[in-house]
Amino acid sequence: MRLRLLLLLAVCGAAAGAAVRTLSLRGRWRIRSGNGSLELPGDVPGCVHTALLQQNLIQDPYYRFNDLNYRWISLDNWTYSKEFKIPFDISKWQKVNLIFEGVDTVTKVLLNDVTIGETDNMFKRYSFDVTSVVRDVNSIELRFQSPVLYAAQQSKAHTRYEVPPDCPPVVQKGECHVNFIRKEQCSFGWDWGPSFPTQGIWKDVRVEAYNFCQLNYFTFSPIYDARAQEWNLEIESSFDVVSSKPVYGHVMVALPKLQTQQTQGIELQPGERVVELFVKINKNISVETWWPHGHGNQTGYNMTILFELEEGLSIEKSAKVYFRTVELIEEPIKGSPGLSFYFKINGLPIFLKGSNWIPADSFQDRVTSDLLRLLLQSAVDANMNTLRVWGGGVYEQDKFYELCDELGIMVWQDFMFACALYPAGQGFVDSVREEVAYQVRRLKSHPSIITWSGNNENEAALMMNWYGIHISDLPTYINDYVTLYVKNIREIVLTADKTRPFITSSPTNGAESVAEGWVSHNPYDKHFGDVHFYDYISDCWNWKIFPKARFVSEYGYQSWPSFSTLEKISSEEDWSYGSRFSLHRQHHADGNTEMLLQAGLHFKLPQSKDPLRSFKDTIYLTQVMQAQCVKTQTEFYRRSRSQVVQGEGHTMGALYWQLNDIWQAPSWASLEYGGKWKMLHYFARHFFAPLLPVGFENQDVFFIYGVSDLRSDCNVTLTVRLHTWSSLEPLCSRRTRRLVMKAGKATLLYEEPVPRLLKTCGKCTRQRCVVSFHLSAAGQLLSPTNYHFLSSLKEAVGLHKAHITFSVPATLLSRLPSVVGLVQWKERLRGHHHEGSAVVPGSILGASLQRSGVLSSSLTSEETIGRSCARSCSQGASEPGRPSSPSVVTHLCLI
Ligand code: BMA
Repeated sequence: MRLRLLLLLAVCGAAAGAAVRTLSLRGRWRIRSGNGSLELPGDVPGCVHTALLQQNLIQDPYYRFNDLNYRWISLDNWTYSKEFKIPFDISKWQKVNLIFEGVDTVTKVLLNDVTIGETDNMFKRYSFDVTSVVRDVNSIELRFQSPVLYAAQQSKAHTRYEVPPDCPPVVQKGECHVNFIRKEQCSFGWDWGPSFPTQGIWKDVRVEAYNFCQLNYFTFSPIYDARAQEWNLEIESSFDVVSSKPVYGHVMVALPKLQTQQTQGIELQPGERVVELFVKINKNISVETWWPHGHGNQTGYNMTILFELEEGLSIEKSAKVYFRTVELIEEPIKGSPGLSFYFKINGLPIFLKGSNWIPADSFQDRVTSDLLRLLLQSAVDANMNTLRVWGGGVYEQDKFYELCDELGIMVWQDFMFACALYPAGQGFVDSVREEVAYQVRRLKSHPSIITWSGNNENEAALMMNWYGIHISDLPTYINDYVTLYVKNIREIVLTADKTRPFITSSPTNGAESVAEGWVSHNPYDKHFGDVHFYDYISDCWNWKIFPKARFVSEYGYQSWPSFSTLEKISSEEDWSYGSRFSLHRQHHADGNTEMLLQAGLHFKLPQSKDPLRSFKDTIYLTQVMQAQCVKTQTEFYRRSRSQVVQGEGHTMGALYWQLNDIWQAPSWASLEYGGKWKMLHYFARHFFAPLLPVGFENQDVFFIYGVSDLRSDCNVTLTVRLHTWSSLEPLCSRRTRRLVMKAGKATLLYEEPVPRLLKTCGKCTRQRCVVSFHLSAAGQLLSPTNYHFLSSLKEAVGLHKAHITFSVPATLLSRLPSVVGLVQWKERLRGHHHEGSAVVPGSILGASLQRSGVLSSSLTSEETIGRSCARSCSQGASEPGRPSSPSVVTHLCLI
């Protein structure tokens, strides 16, 4: 040992400035099945399923019924192994760690046949000290245990009482006891996803050798001091000091663009040390804040941090720092019982509009940066500003949050617990504590994350008694709930991060849940917190069925993905709505019937005798139904933002379920697996537009509200038109005088009894006519053209077959991915019209009425909207001490 230390000191002196060497263990490993009958190469990061697929040992796991055929993969106990040589003289390094950024999930880890540790939590980072075991040439082995068998064992070992649910509903074709393993909860099956409980090393792995001392991590939080009106930066750096004596030096932090530089002496005692720095941002330079998409720029500032320590050791890191504040406002509302529930960013109340994010693939190693960019850009292209990373998936990879920062997408971040009760024994809680501490540390520097949320629907599961718990056992489960989410997760989060709110669950009653002992007797109370709302049976065209709640963080309807997506993973015999395949892919009980029942309320169901035609038409119709249902509901929430009716309203968030798909199957998603836009996504682009006229009827009176997400009032003219179904020429058109649309409000713009509206327009009846309306200023469109159906479309009279043609300049196709979507839309419409139905949804109606069958002309009109909006909406005063972006208005008005 002494010799080793002497050697080390010599090295330290010699290797001035470079006290760490790393060896990545990414790449090829060997994978062996439990009984050794299968041996194959496999990539790290990766998993057994993708390795088997790469070696052609299995077919595409998503093909037809392969999710069931390949159950054996997750029931086996696999081993990953690798031999590796250290390319530097390992004996000269004082400390050697083996670091796993993520292991999925239950393993025993051996290095050179010595057990160096165990893993049982997919969401933790593992660092094993291998100083005494590592050699020049090494063999490493990870002996996995089947996650399914492990979960069953853990559940069995929990003998005092059951922790339900045991198994998912049969229709989900999943595995049991997922709540007993810290692994992606939906990997055991969900109501939109298959069961593929993967095994593998799903993130980076490396050997890290160092002398003297090593920087483990650094993280930072920008904090606004409202009293002094200045920004500060709290920086936390963690060191492992292996030197036997204290290490001295200094640290320099610089943010050149903010003319901020600070140097400070540091002293590191031996052992694991955390250094906290407090940097004051130069007050003379105005800091541009980070804004959500649609509200301003996403300005960030480069920061470098340089540690210069004794022995010539210097460590330099850089990062992008974004400045923004977030507050969750829960306060009394005039004329309403309960409390508000909304977010202020940089002091500005913002309506959160968007959707819920689930894992983009069952096999995380297939989720590339390009795929993430495609999906997240689609969210922004649909005018969303928020995604909720749902608690049944994974804490997403760094790239996801970097993209959200860049694109201005606010993230509601759940902790990974969903739709279940969870054990709260010491072992489980300890593991969760480490998971949470690590994830908060990894993610907290991202401005995009605006709130932490303890779990998905577990307060509701408990208090609405989803699992038939005996009333006398309730205190036990409540106690476990509070132990896990409040006494542990919440406590860790609030200690580590004071820059954003924490709520214990979604849905929750927020402050009211806290007041009721962290669990409310009805977490779906419309007067508090957020709600989730699903009703597939009632008529979705009737807005009265929707909850006028403070914030709606989940709601939605299912639809089928397009035929071109399904075709890739099915065969001809599967192509009918009643096929075994169609039933198999549907994981929500009665989902296929519900979709038809809902569609049948307003549309003629497909009539074709040709089975394939009929299948395609049905798929299409489910998408029309879904789009129209979510549109009606979302517009209801948006127009409720500044209303309180009978004590209900002040709705400040609408996040529909769900943005993306994990595989090709019917689901609530608006983006298909792979990223293709469903009809709903095109609708979302309109119903989330920053300026939107919303039409609806109440007792035979037609109303139009103007919803504005802008920061300044806007002068608009509203045009209301009546069209017969048989012509694209409006029958009547009327234009209001100049109206003021209040910034950040929903304002009543128009009110007229339907009989009078029809009467003033000659030949109109409810069945013959449809209403369209839009906002404009100085002859330029400021909003999407919206529409209101006066009768069910199955009763509409005068529909014609449309023959719409379009041309797309090739240059545009490559330049604008969102425009490609527009083309697909029109193809759909054309296909549909060939069949003789005539659903003419808003975006198409608007486009048709402008006779803009040609893509380039509709593009030009979007550009002009931006310009004219900039003219007609005056720039609002920015808040004191919080400069706004100069380009905000133009940016906002682009739809
Ligand atoms: C909510 C979600 C998911 C589910 C969805 C649709 O409850 O939290 O668990 O997939 O509804 O049923």
